[in-house]
Amino acid sequence: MYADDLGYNDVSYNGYQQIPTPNIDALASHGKILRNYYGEWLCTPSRGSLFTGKYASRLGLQHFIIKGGEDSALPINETTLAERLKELGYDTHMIGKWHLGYSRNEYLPTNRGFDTFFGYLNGLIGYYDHTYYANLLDIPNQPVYFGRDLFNGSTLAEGREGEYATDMFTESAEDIIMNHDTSKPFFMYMAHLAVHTGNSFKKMEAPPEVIEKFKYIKDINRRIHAAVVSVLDDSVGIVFNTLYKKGMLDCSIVLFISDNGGEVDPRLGFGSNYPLRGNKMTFWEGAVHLPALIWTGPQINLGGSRISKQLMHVCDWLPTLYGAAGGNVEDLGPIDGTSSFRLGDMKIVSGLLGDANYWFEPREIDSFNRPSSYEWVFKNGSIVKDVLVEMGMWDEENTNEIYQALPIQCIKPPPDYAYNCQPEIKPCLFNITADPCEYSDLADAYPELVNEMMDIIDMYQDESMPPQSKLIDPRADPMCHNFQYVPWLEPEYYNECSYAE
Ligand SMILES: [Ca+2]
Repeated sequence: MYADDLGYNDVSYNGYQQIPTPNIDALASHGKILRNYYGEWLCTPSRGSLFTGKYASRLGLQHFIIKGGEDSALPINETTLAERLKELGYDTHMIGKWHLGYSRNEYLPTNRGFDTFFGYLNGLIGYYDHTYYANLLDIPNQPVYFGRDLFNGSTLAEGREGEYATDMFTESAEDIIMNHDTSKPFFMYMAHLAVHTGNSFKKMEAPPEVIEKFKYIKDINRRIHAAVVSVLDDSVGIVFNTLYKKGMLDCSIVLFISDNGGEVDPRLGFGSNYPLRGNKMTFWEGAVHLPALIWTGPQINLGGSRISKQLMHVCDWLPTLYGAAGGNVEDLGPIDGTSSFRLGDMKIVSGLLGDANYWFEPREIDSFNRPSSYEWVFKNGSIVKDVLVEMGMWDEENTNEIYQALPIQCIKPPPDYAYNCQPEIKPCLFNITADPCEYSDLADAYPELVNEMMDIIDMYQDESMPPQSKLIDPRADPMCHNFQYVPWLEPEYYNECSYAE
């Protein structure tokens, strides 16, 4: 289960319980919490890395997202995780967001290793209307497209308007699981819309009865955001319970991961990465240090539940899952899985990062009386907890201990913390283990280490593929295609369209 833009501080198990996530937390406290898990800074790079085991810079996907109507894609010569698992005999299903290109049929999920696909091709859709209004305000002089983006395979999914996206994807997951032939191994990639913002004219939407539960959050946008998180958490519970009902949990690996950090710029979104620094679309910890957990069924012996402090990056999933599925990791060829741009405890930050260099406190933090234990999170029940109790796996004491251990401990900020690091002028160096909140720049104290790390970055730069980012193709305009986003470079979609040019 791949959440979109879910911030470090948007799940209650990480220590801030403004928004209770009792299903995610029950999985976390009975699995491995990946405490030092890193993704890429944005949707497309993270997903490219997930599917190939390679850094986005080797895929030409490092620069930005694939925009609506942009003829770019995950390079076709790459073998995806889904294709690898298919080779091992898996049934493969995808639900939700693709965002790895769709200008041609060969780029679509069903041609990249998935047996089935129900979801959308661009970076977001409206939570209820499933359209994409592509106004990327930070890119001047680009056309603004608007169209429907919800597909079954490569065909527009008709008649689903008005269904709340998270619930719709959850029902699809239930159907797929219940109809699965359990004599065959099963891979499902469920890439949620939640908690990404919807279209700019209606950023966040959730069922009113769920919003009502969060009346204690005064800021209406943050309150709706809380409801979006809550429905996502419900989905985790329902999918887990469906796997249980189908008898598939005993030997399942269940992952819950975010693709990048929260959108915390109050003009754009309502997530929280606090106390981590920065917004999505930066290289601060708030953008790349993410909620992630792995839960395994009793037949998969990975030891007990724990907080895992080993460093892990999104490109490590391919070798990890391929190996777990019985594949020989040596067959994967040259990938980046297991390497990192952190060197031991030290992280380097260099270059221009936009203006989101601050620590964004969640709104209404002071109006909320934070409970000191986990009981408040579970007071309205948890489907995952109920299943674990039935399986004899629930451990109350362990859950409590994990809540005590998880909150991030920042150091006391030095007086100049807000401006001591200017990475656009010279690199900054942080000891992330001691200073997870990136307050204290150590670059002047360790010049040799800075040089060594910059040399490593230069090496990666030399090995990188030129960014694919292209201008938007006017032939892709949904107005030319019956108000739909389509693989517009296929002959069947060529047409005379007065909007083009
Ligand atoms: Ca994202």
